[in-house]
Amino acid sequence: MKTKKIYHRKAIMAIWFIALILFNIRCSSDTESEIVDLNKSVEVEVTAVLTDAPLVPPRIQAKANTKVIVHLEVIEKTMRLADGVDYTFWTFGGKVPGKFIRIRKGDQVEFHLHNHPDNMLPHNIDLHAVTGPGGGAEASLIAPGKSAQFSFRALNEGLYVYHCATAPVGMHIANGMYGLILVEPLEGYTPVDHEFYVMQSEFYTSGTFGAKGHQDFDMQKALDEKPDYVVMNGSVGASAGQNAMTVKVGETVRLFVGNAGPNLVSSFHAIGEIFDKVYVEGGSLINRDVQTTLIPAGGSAIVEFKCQVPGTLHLVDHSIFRAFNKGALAQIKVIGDENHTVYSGKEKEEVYLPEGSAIQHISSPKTTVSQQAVPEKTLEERLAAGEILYKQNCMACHMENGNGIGGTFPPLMNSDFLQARPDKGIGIVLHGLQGEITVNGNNYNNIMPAVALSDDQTASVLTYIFNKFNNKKELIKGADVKEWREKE
Ligand code: HEC
Ligand SMILES: [Cu+2]
Repeated sequence: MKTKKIYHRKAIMAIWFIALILFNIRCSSDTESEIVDLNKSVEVEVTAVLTDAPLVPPRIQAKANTKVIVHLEVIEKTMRLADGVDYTFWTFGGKVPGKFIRIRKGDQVEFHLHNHPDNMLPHNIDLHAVTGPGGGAEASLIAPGKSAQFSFRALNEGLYVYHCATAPVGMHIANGMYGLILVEPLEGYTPVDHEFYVMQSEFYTSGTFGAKGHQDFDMQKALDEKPDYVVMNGSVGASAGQNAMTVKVGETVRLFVGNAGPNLVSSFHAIGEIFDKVYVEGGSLINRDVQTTLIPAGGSAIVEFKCQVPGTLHLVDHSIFRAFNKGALAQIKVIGDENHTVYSGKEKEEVYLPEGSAIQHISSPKTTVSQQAVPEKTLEERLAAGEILYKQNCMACHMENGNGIGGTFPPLMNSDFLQARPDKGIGIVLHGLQGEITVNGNNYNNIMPAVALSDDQTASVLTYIFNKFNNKKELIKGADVKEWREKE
């Protein structure tokens, strides 16, 4: 009897709960359509002003439902990652992080993405502020020397991350392809004296932290989620020391903070300051009196505070080795008179210099593929193994049906190029491929990364491609791959 009663009570509560949820859903969609009037036609057109970190563009002043035109150019270029350390970044607008974009709820955005002709790779953009497939990624995939255009309506306010979503997605993000887009409430946020743009991200380099010279991207470290660099605004010291942001005592500050990842969650903290207000996760929920706020990879936060005393504030990821040993540190210099009722004591400048990584003497793991002796497989076994390997390692670019993407990723389906190669494609998987090639009468000039597969796996994936994609039937053996590998 007793249990039955409880069961009844639970059932009634559940019904109430469901009713509440339904009611809330109706409420929120009602308010949304009230504010963003999708039927209202666009009357004013403005071109967005874009800025590099730590600067933030001014608010758009035009009336509601403005059409905002955004031009963003993808540029691949070698720049400083730390003193004496260079890296070939892939950027939205020539710097890392990418340009800050500022629009308002209800605005109609006409987005133009340009892929500079000197670039080597195709790129696209996924804006988290977009309601639509891939956040614009599908509509914006373009080869070097091309432009793409798409439009979207800013339905939700908040601070959003944007990033490249071209395969391999993690690699494009790891190389610097991200930034922030602010969708401001139409009436704006409360006025402050300063607004700044700060974005955290990781770099996975062939050498350890501080190793001199040009550094390559290290896929294995990225997979292991073990970055050598965790930085604020794209490089070690980008917004610290000489490049620190400056404000005066008594002024209010709003920070638009993003975390590009690609892997780590940031415990964002300002040493020597308390956040009066935090727009949690960059949305509409406001928390107050916060010491450290969590920013997920691919997420953001808006924080506000008043600078009451002079000194240097250190903006850090409080996973603290990242701040002092890997570069995750930016600074705000607060200039003005002491206020001894708030804080008494002398500030020592530059206490928190990056310490370097002398302790990390353990050499980085080499990404050689282990070659275990595997018995040769039958055709059926190779096709089964090859299908899985293809989906994991090749499909993102060459597509499930092997047709590729016009102008960017060549087809493996009935490929005259592949069938004419004496190595049966083995060299392509082992070393990658770049430079101009012609496949079935169409030219391609892009880069395919080497794919780290064992001899046995390489044999299976190529056997799959030869047999399933209408090429001449071949059974490629692990021994064939080994022979090519050792010959080269
Ligand atoms: C990141 C995208 C990407 C991935 C992943 C990728 N490829 Fe490619 N692949 C390319 C590009 C780009 C080219 C053309 C390179 C050029 O222009 O020189 C290419 C060319 C080729 C070619 C020669 C051209 C043709 O169409 O016959 C073969 C064969 C090939 N890839 C096989 C593979 C196999 C097998 C895998 C998986 C093990 C794979 N690719 C994974 C991007 C990729
Ligand atoms: Cu890209």
